[in-house]
Amino acid sequence: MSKPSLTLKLATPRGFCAGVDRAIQIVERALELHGAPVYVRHEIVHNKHVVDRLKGLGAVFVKELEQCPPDRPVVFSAHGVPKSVPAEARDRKMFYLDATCPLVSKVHVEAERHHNEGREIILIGHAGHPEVIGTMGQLPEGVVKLIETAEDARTYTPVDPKNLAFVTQTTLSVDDTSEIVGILQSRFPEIAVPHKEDICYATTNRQDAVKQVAAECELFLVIGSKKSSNSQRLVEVALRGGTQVAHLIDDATQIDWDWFNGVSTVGISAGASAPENLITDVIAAIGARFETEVHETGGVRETVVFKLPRVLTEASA
Ligand code: 0CJ
Ligand code: F3S
Repeated sequence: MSKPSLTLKLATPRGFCAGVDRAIQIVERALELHGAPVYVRHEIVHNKHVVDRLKGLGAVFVKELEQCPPDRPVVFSAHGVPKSVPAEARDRKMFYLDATCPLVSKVHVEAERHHNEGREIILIGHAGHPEVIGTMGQLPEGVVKLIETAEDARTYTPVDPKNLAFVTQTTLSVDDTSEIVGILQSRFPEIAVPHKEDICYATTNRQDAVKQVAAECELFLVIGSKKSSNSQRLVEVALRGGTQVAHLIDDATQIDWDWFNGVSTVGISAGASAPENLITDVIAAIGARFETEVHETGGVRETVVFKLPRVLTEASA
């Protein structure tokens, strides 16, 4: 019996970004150099498969530093940590490796600079996300004010509207953020804006790629874990762009084949923390049931690479 036909639109770029690649390599190198166990504070990136694979190699994931013994290496996740965390590690004379993405560290530096220059700082982000906790924790409690929505931007009351600055989480919706920024700028024309976008290149490129094809797809599958903010945003972008149904799936086993009833075009993307093998598995699982015609969208080519911390490269050399 011949298989039904289906067009697949692969949004490009998709999957791993440079910061995720670096963070995972930091854990792998630490395990090679120091042996197991290597402790990791928080999921190194928000992906179940990445975490499970590293657990298999000997990484132990913990919520807080106090759960780590002082004589084993500890890695801080890609999302960044409050200043109190490395400070505590130093107090306990622990060996730590910071896998904070350099683009998150850049936001930390920016917030600190605004504070040193006496500005009131607004952070646009999602409450409770580890990156937000990390960025707020670069400065004394209460200094950074969080706003999450356009409504928050409309009602925010600064101490001095002429002395304000904002920074953002790196993985936000580009469109929602530009609405929020627009409101802040119209209410507070003198607000200091980031030198360069805080939403990172990977988030922006993946959202743009989904936008390009969303209207042509009846169904969109985004590969990524539920905790992953940038992956969740891709689902929203697909739906807003005109796709009727969009799902965030960890892997091919989470596909419900009823989703494909009456569907002729399916979009596929993956969050910045989703490994490539999960993407190829999903495409293969679809290919086993349908005669697929695969279209790769023409997206920007990403060439960003971040160096590993020197303690790891020097030790390997
Ligand atoms: O916050 C980051 C530096 C992004 C890390 C990569 O993605 P993920 O899924 O671990 O994290 P988000 O929840 O921030 O998207
Ligand atoms: Fe960094 Fe953006 Fe990836 S902040 S970890 S490059 S999603």
